[in-house]
Amino acid sequence: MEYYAIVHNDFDGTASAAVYARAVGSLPKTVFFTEPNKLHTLLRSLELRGVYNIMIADLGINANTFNDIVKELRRLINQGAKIEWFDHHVWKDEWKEELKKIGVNLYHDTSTCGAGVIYKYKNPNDNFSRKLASADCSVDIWLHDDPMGEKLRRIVENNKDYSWKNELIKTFFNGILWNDAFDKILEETMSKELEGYKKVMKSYRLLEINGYKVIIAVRWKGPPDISYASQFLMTRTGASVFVSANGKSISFRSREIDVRQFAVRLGGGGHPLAAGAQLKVPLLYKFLNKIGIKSPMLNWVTKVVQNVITDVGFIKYQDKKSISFY
Ligand SMILES: [Mn+2]
Repeated sequence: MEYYAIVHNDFDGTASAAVYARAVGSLPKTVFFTEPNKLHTLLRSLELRGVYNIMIADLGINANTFNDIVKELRRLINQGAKIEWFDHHVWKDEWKEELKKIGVNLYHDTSTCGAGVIYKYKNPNDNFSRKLASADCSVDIWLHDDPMGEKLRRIVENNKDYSWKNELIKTFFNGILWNDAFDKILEETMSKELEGYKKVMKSYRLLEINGYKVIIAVRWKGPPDISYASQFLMTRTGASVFVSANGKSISFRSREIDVRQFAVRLGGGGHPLAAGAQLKVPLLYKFLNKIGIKSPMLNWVTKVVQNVITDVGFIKYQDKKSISFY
């Protein structure tokens, strides 16, 4: 079967493409890696060129681009395309209805990760897909129940090039979950991360809001990435919420608090325990931060976060769904 794969530009998107490829028995003609807020632009420029199957995976909907997405999908369907969309982010019912109405085959399931949705509905008997989805879900939806997840994510994120993710899709398609080259990459990444943790330790602030500890950090250069750093700092400080800003956007992480509410208040979204929004820091503060004067940016971000959190309050996230792979 000839098809295009349009997936999120991360581990889950990569795993989704691989699990789908195994389900249909062939690699995609082209893989497009993108972000939810860019999907409408990608679809607008997509030409079928004789390929009539399209799979979209691990991409949620942004309210402000939904109409454009519908318009482009309708165009592709009118040209003869068959579209399957697999996702696990939070969707409005009206979005699902609208997409189904125009003929999209939608598989939506918030109990698992993107690759988990495809495994569950397209190829539930494939043992390799189960292992890959288990590793992927472990980090993507914060189940942290499969050590292979932490390892594989470092491999995927080792190289930002699409060609690297493409290669991994091929490797997974061929039923290889781990190899010697991965071992070497992992070793190198871990030593860089250790250096990074030293930097992280110097660049955060710990607040207390309504009895909860909150960490605010300004994004550092290089590894560890936000998820690892947040785990590390939350564990060390006993904080319930981790917030990090890079000048353009802000990320929220927690193990117990519904931080998606904070992100939504800032016009963003995501998962209950891992969410984000755009947050443009004033240029001057960004500049000062860049030349090593860190406190103005950290102060500014802290103020924004304090207001948002005080407004929204702390809502415990109870519904920690998980699916068992074993
Ligand atoms: Mn995902």
